[in-house]
Amino acid sequence: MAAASVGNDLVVLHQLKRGKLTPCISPFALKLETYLRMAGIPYQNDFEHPMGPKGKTPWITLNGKKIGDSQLCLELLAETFHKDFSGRLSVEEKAVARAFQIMAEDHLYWVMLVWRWIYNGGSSLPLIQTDLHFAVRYLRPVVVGRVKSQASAQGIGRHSQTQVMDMGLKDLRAISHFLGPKLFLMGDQPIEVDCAIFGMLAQILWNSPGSPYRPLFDGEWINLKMYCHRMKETFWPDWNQCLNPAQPN
Ligand SMILES: N[C@@H](CCC(=O)N[C@@H](CS)C(=O)NCC(=O)O)C(=O)O
Repeated sequence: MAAASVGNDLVVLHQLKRGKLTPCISPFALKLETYLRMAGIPYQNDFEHPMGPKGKTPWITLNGKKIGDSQLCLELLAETFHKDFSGRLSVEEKAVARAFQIMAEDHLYWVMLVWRWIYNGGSSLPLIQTDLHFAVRYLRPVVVGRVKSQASAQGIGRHSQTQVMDMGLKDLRAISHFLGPKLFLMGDQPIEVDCAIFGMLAQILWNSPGSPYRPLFDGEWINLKMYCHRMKETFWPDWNQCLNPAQPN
């Protein structure tokens, strides 16, 4: 979609094609699209050009500008559309929210990624995504190799599988303990950080069939499962219509 064909302040969200079990199989795309819905910002999806100016997905076009990175997009959108859902938090609460978000996006994400691509060899992909990007569909070993080198550079790929899965377990347990009986991470109302936490948890709850974490969502982490359903019901009343189950793999 040409940026010029889009009106003033209309956001185009560029992301991978819809998934079978969640609308977005990228935690960062699910975060950003959930945020757009939370903020009531009009947007259009573009599924044809998922990789943005920084070589990652998602990204947005806003008023002719291309912006990469879900958090930078979110912060620009908040400024442009004068949205601030975290304003009621104390500075300490804001610090806690930020720490949880960074843990989810910069630590737990890597656990999810290496499970999806390395330990599980990308074999869950056909179960969760219908119309895979060419590179993912036909060049799975190449993608697996790329994830291996990224994970090694990041550091997580240098640990044993047992160590990594234990790290993820501790992250998820920390989120579950902090959420406790609350409706949303920081209280009764959903705010920006919930988009990020939901984006990540949804990948583990719905998009990681066979993951050792999955059974815990029906036991110790039942509050995380209820939280994901609450976010889904609040911001995605059209969730099922957004799924893309019909196409053959
Ligand atoms: N910090 C970025 C992370 C985006 C990201 O890592 N996206 C992944 C998909 S979930 C990606 O594009 N990976 C492709 C690659 O690294 O080559 C954000 O918040 O948008």
